Amino acid sequence: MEQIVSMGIIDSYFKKLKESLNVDVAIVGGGPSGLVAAYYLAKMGKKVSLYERKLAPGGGMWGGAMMFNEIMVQRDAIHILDELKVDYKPYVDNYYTIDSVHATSSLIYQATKAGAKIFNCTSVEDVVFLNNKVSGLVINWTPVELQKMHVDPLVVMAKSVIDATGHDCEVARTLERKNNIRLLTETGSVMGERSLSVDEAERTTIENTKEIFPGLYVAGMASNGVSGSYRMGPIFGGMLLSGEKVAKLIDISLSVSVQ
Ligand code: 48F
Repeated sequence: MEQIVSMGIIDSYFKKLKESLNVDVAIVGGGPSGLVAAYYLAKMGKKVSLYERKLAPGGGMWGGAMMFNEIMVQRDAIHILDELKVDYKPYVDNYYTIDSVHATSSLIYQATKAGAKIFNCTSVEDVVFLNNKVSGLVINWTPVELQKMHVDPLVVMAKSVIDATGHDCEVARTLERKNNIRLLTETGSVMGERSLSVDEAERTTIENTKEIFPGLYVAGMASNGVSGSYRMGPIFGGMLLSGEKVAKLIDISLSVSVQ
């Protein structure tokens, strides 16, 4: 019996890992934008893997605001909550509040239920750069990263990569730092996030959700970080809409490349 438990876990884990060595879309970061993108892309039939550095995916959504575990979402994004079967309560006018633990767990559940594979405790340390295109990810265990152990990573190939790493926009920064390239931003570089301005930040999060280099898309707070726009605090409509938008953009781009 003892051996069956271990064999079962090892067999199914390695099956999942092997099946994810070449995917349609690899997502870096399991915050709200990454999870929503994973859900929609998996639902469209794409092979999706998502890498999350921490033990629990969910990013900055669990903690609400200052650990008051409620978040706010505006009406424009309510169709996404309906699609993902997340409960919400009307607050005023076009604004709704949601229990952040319920919201976060629902996003994780629906993304995995739709078929996306989530690899937690896994850090993305670099990208695969082939023919001037981002073509995959370089991954390692988070404990290896934390302990600064000198252990080489593994490689996952992907037709498209999403940087959904939040405020730090880690993938875009690494790509830029290492490859002497220009990103699709005003300066050609990662411009860095500005201070808080809710409406402006929510609007630009969606506008800035785009392909910033061949093969590399940005979603969520990383979009504003890359393009030099504002943060917004604990309102999450922009994150959800950004996840939905990046999924649509990638779907269109993958369909064009198949033709
Ligand atoms: O920060 P995060 O929640 O990203 P998001 O989807 O949402 C932002 C909001 O939570 C909030 C906000 C909106 O109101 O301003 O901050 O843009 O989640 C990003 C996730 O990416 C993981 C990180 O642990 C977090 O869970 N992550 C970051 N870098 C890496 C990574 C990496 N190199 N490898 C793997 N995971």
